[in-house]
Amino acid sequence: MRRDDNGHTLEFQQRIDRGDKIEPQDWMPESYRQALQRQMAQHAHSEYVGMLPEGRWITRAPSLHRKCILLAKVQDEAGHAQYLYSALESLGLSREQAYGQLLSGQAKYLNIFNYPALSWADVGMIGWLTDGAAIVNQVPLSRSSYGPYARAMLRICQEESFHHRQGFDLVRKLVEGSPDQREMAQEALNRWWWPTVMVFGPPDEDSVHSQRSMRWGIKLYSNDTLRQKFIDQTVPQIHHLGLSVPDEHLRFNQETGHYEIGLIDWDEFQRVIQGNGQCNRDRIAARRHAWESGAWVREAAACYAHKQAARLTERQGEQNV
Ligand code: BYC
Repeated sequence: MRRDDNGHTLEFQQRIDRGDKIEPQDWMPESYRQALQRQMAQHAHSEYVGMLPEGRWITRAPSLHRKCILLAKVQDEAGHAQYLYSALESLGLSREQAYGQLLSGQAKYLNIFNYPALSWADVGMIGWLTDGAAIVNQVPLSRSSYGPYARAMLRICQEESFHHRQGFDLVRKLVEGSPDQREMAQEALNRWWWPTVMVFGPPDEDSVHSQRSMRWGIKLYSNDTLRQKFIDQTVPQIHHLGLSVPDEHLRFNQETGHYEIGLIDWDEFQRVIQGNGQCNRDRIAARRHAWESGAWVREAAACYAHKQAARLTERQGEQNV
């Protein structure tokens, strides 16, 4: 195989540039596999840890209707994590290895899930803002170069759209309610706005992985491009609800047709992603507890699978006699 100066095969890059999908059985450069593994693992862990802030509201949802919606949403997120962990297995990373990386702090998950969900309005903010941000980020990922990742994204994005709508609907109900409910919505927006703007990752000039990931079609747009898209589509929704964006520098630039925002506190972002946010320790402790207390389920499932396989071999042996 011919190699270019960077040590990447030209043929592989040409396949990516043509828009071919790379499948698990295809040859791929080791660095492509590792870059994919890192992003997909971070993505899977985000879905898995992301169940926790909303999950604690299931028992406190204000009506049976809202409880059913929230239960379904949290269950969907567990499903998204499962699709992604399965896709990761196709790259040679087992679930044990993936969970091990999460629990040891080697692998990251989205900053946003290290903030607490303090009021019922926060459940709406997670759906409307966080899932809204996820849609902006993930719709392009359904065209990513790795087949299993792209296909997982198609399904995930359909479900995220439902999550986004229910979040918006929840917040709308609150702003149409009593003054206290409207205030609760504004207070929650004040806390969730900036962490959500940070979800898209560091500014382009500080993004370590973007250039290479974009060259390989692992991600399609830069962090700042997607952040701007999210801001441009969400600010009008906030105004439509009669809420205000907690940013005194926000302005609409008539010339560019884009909103401009104030300075993002990147020190806070770094603190949170380095493990020192409000809830990092609780989140990892909860996932460790789930992993350890689920050991008997994994053992039982493995034992059942082993017995089934033995029975199948026995039956095939009888048929061959
Ligand atoms: N939080 O070079 P960069 C959901 C890290 S879940 C934490 O720009 P990249 C939902 C980054 O890992 C949906 N860390 O990175 C679930 C890197 O550190 P390492 C989750 C972040 O990868 C439940 C360093 O900063 N979606 O929707 O090019 C309820 C440098 O960054 C973050 C995805 O995960 C962050 N926000 O770009 C509700 C989407 N940002 O690894 C909703 C898939 C950056 O070198 N992921 N870092 O130690 C991506 O698209 C990209 O990975 C990112 C970052 C845009 C997030």
